[in-house]
Amino acid sequence: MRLSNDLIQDINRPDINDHKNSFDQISSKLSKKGIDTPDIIEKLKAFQIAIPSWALGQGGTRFGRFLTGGEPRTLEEKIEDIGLLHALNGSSGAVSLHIPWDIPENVDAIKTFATDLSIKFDAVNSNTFQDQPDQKLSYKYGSLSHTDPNVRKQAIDHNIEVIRQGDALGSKALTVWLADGSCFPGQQNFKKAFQRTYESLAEIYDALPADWKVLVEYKPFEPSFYSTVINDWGASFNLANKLGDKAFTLVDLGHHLPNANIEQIVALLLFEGKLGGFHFNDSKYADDDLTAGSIKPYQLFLIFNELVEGMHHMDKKFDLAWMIDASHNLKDPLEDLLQSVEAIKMAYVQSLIIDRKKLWECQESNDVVMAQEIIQDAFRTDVRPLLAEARLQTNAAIDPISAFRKIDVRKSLIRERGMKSVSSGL
Ligand code: PSV
Ligand code: MN
Repeated sequence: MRLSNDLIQDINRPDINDHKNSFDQISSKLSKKGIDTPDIIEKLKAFQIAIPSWALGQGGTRFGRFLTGGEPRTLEEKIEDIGLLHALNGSSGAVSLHIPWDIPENVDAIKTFATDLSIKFDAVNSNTFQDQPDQKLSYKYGSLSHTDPNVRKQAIDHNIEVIRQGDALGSKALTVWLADGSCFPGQQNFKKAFQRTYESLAEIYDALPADWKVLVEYKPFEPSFYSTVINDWGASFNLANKLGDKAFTLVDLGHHLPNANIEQIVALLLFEGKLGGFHFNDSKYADDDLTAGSIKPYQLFLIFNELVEGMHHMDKKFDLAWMIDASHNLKDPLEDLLQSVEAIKMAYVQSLIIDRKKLWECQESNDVVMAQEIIQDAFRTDVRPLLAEARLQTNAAIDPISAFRKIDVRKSLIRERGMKSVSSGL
């Protein structure tokens, strides 16, 4: 299924006047504060957030999975679904693939297919947390950190193969997330496991093409419940430093112990030049993989505040991998992804409208009250008309969720693919 430009414009037409009124109001309010609205709109138009190939179907939980119907059955259909999102929101012009869930049968054909929908290939993800049916050795006791060099070699070779696949598609980064760890005290020698992981990663690093990066993702627990080898940003940062200039830390918002100050982690990684990218999601308890901004929108905004703050001090190009890593159990996956993208862009714009000069002054003079007033004023500004304007200017929908429902996209997908289609991945 593809959405034509004309169809989206027909849906926009009745809402254009109302939108223009709200947009004019916020533009004049912001211009009184010296904020350049056209510049924000341009930044929004350029901002693209990659959709993970594994989030287009129902993820479910380990207790069960409820069907949505019309789930994409093949890589083409996954990319087609991202094309629907991109047509509606103008900001989902990239896909992050998970290998071997998404091995393309015909690389050239899939590239043409994606290009046709204006979709690029973002970071590719390796998978050494599951055994595949044709796999020789098991990852039950780890992969890159395994005690057996043959298992480590198999996991290294897999990562190198993922780089090869990604390179053919035009990706420029490999994301490595390891489930390696232990479930019981005494089971694993922490030091040896970390050293082996480093040595394995170094072999993968050596196989990176010159213009590639490796993003090292950390996570405190699950599926390892006592210890995880790359458990926090310190472990990942350490590895990234040891590996070299092409290695960075990837922050998945769900991969922290409760109450961690993620915005501070982001600020420090950015300052050290080692922030590689994000997996956006939200959580109440652990790695809940909920819609970005659904539980802690203020935290999401504070993270973007640090990113924008960091950009002011960086001479290098601001080149991070922005990706969603969510899983859906109740909502239509496509609607959920539209909501996540919207929340991420909202946090971005709210942090762009912070009066940063005034904030710095307050910070330097220890004016605690005014510093808080400044950032909360930005957070409490309804920036949705700016997002809608950026969409309108790129021929996307003023209101993506409402357009999705008016077109009844899910019904068409069910008609095309059936009620019981199941997408590959988690
Ligand atoms: C692990 O929980 C993780 O966040 C990693 O990014 C994986 O690649 C992804 O989830 C798989 O769903
Ligand atoms: Mn992740």
